[in-house]
Amino acid sequence: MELPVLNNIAPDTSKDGCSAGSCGSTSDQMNHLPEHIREKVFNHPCYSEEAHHYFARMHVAVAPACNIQCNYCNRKYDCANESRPGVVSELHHPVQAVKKVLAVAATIPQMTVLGVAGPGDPLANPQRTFETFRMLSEQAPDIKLCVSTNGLTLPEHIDELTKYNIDHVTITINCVDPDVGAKIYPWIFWKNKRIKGREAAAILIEQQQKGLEMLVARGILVKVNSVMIPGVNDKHLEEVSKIVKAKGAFLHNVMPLISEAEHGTYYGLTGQRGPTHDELQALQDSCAGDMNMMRHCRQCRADAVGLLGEDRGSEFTMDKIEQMDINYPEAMKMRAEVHAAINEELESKRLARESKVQLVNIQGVQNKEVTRPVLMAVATKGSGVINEHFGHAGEFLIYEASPEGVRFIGHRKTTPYCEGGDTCGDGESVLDKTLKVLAGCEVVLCSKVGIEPWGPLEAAGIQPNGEHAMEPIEDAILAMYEEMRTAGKLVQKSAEQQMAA
Ligand code: CLF
Ligand code: SF4
Repeated sequence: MELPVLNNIAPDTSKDGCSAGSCGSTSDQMNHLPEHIREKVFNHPCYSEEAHHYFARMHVAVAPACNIQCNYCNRKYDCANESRPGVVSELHHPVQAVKKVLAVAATIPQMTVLGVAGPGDPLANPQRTFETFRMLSEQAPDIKLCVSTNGLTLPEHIDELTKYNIDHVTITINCVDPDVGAKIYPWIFWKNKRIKGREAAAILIEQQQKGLEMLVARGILVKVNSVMIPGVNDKHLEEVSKIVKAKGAFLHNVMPLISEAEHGTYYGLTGQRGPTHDELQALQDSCAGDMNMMRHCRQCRADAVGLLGEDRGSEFTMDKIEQMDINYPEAMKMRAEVHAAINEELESKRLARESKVQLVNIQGVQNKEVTRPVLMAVATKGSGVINEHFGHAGEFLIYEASPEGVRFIGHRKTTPYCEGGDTCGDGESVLDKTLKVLAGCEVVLCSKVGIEPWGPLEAAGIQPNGEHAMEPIEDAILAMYEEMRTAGKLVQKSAEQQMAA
């Protein structure tokens, strides 16, 4: 099949007055960004929290080999039930990968970013990775190209990366101290030799830092991923955050270690635990300062397709793609229309959100109240609205509402209550597990909640609410917060009042 060339369908912001700056990036966090940076992030689902509700990414698994070993990785192929980095069902050659990207672009118009993230290290497979990028930069110029690497060979590939308009590079940096690194990386393969222990970690760290500096000097946005490993690097990651920020990294993504024994990783087999939700949030908060923190990462598979949090990869296997009959010109027209509609929606939501925050603040001030923050869980399938049934939710997004507005905290995975059967296989009921997942939340907003879970949710101190179905998430949260405030549930006693009590 002759592969089509996609039109450049970057939104025409000149006509509708909707610039990337005003309608794209997580407005609260990114308003301070210069225009050329906002243009790069406003429709990138990983670099903008707001964008991740609307825009999708896909990965193509063209990079099988890796040049280091991490203690949290065991690259297996064909494990479609797992959802974690380094795992894929189907490995592709660059030509197949491009065919797949074009088919996905035509079928999922919200897909704006193509990433190469494994299942090994993209830069340990430079021919396959760069051939894929080269073809895509010619055939699909509207798709943003993104790469994620361990950084070992990054410095030697910077020139090649800049050739294909790659604006986004992720480096996984778990430490800046070789003693810490020696506990994470048993070996690296460097200049045709296997190097172990502290020496290996020292080389890797040096290459990562050099690569970061070189990318920043070229104006490429760098996201740093760090895996939080309790007892190994958790106390150290604040320092990592400070250093990468000082060197110009754009975003820091602290992710929890995944270490189930059945994954067969070193950490999994030796009982190394991952962090709790609270530990992760505390570290993310302490790293934050004025650094942009990513809190919506879903630790995607190396062949993930769709919105973050969903995986439509099984719809796009090579045999299915061969059977597809796609009218590419029509599909590309539709992509342009969908993107324009999303941009318009984002702009109107941003304006509405600003006025609502002001309203809550004004009401709070008029009533001379100091209200406390509240955690709320949200069930959504995307598009930034409350549109998922409580029983169908495989994850909940967690937000904090406070007099300052609405802050995204993270996501928590669960087994969908309606699909889970009576127990999770360990004797605990699916509902009990979900109640644990929602610990700390006072409200759960869904499109619908059945009668059965209603009572247990209330008994656990979590108010179920289906009254804001199809409303924008932040509007619904602010409305709930206001309702709680007027009901007198949010009054925060002053220090003097607490003393007197
Ligand atoms: Fe992929 Fe990574 Fe690019 Fe995103 S994922 S290469 S920056 S397009 Fe995103 Fe997935 Fe987290 Fe990665 S949610 S694992 S951060
Ligand atoms: Fe696995 Fe990635 Fe580490 Fe390589 S760099 S061992 S693929 S996690």
